Amino acid sequence: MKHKIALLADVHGNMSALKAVLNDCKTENVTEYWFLGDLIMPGPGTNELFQLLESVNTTLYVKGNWEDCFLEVLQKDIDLDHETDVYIARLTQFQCENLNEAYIEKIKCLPMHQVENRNALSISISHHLPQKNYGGDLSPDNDQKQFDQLFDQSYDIAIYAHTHHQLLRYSSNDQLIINPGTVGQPFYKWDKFQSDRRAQYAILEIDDAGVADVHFKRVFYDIETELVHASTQQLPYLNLYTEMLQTGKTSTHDHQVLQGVNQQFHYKEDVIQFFSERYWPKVEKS
Ligand SMILES: [Mn+2]
Repeated sequence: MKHKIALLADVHGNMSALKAVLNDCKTENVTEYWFLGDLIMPGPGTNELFQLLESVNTTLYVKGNWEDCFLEVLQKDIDLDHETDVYIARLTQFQCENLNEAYIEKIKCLPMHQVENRNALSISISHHLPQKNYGGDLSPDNDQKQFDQLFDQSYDIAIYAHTHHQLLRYSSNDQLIINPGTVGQPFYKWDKFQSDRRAQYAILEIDDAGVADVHFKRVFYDIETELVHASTQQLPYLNLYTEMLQTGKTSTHDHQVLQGVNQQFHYKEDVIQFFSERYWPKVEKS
């Protein structure tokens, strides 16, 4: 039997990019869709991102580190003296103001690691490492032994995301490793690649003989439409989202930049007021 699986990851709230990718998948006659985590934040997409994944044959969704960041804010597992934590918390507030309760519950129940079998192949799927969905272990320039960690059991293929870089390589034992890149948030250290703002994904084709094709794709979408949507939704940190989409520069760990925006818009006070009323009292009781 022939399988044509779209590998999608790291949408990061970018509805316009996800729409463009799903349209492209239709022209490729994809049979199923696997989502590898980091659906929401920092972009303006909320319910519509979940609905887009539901509108196609999405058979798998593993939890990214940004889904965990979202849950940590609900659990009050953050330090609001850190500008990055205020940033994540204010973006989480934006999600909570918009997301259906059913989707919040869905995020709480996401698995971190899945194993799928297609024809004779056993395939491991995780946002980063199977037991660790954050960190820099699988950065494309890291040592081979880091990548071998993906195969603590005898899978034939390991698929991961998180680094926002499309990649195909092998383990020391010749097992296949695939990273489909990022739908919504491309970035590079290399300047000439940074100007390519297209959405990235991959299609894994499996037939009776084995892996028939791994097709890395780049899809154009209209960044201006996305920015108008972000502005209409009154997305917090709109200036940082604009810069990120246009240039690839991310400010998630830029203390100074975040401090400026957090102070200007009183985001720390917003967050304390919002979560103290709705979410944190439940945590404190339990
Ligand atoms: Mn990630």
